Amino acid sequence: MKKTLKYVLLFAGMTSLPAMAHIGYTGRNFGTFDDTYTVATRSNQAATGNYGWIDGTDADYGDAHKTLAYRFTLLNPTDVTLTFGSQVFTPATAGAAPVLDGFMPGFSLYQGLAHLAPMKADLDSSDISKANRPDNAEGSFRALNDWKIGNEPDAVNGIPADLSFFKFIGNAYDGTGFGSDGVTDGMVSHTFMNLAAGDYSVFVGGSDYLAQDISNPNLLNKYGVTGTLVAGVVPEPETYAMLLAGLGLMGAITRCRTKAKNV
Ligand SMILES: [Ca+2]
Ligand SMILES: [Ca+2]
Ligand SMILES: [Ca+2]
Repeated sequence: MKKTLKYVLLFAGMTSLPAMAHIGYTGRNFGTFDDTYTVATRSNQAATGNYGWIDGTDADYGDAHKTLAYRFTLLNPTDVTLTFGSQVFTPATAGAAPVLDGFMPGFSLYQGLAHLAPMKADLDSSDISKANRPDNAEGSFRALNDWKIGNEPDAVNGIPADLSFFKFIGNAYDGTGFGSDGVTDGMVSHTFMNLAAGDYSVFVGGSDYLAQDISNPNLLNKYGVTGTLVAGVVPEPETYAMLLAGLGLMGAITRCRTKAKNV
């Protein structure tokens, strides 16, 4: 009897392992952009729980693994619009756990990247991560501040543990709370003007603070997420003025020609 219980507990522990996954960008790299107008979409992603982003706004930080990490690289300074939304999709594998819709997205943009292969990936439970945040924090993720998280030592290759740094740029979130986009419609979007060239990470998670209630039946369920990046510089006012002046001139020429024809 006792042995059975032990196995049940072991199995329960094992099934919760995916929540301990390391930070990675697989399927979520928007790509590399200059200031040419470009649209990139990354769909069919799934976030665990509906509160990962907003849990990083409070005093005890948040679990980085309840968020999804996206990345992009800019070759030139340019404007970037990021949009994240709830997505309905069917898991590819038959019999796989259902992916729910109803995600309330929140996201933050940072300069910096997590460790990439062949380096060991970052995770909340590494010693270096724990040493660089307050005791009893829920994790390393901070939604409104700079933050850092690190990997484990690579004993095989003799590489010590190392931190990744994320410099906060800005955020947006779906909902009606303070600082939200004001409309709970499963969608949030924000434009960042004139971002410098370099590498960026976007951490996306749910913005339903009450969803972290331990009695929530969907506490650890997955929610479908789709993300879109639009890169490209919006024309400067002078460019508009020149464009309008040009159009006005064209109009005048056309009118003159029409007049001339009619005479
Ligand atoms: Ca919490
Ligand atoms: Ca928290
Ligand atoms: Ca919204």
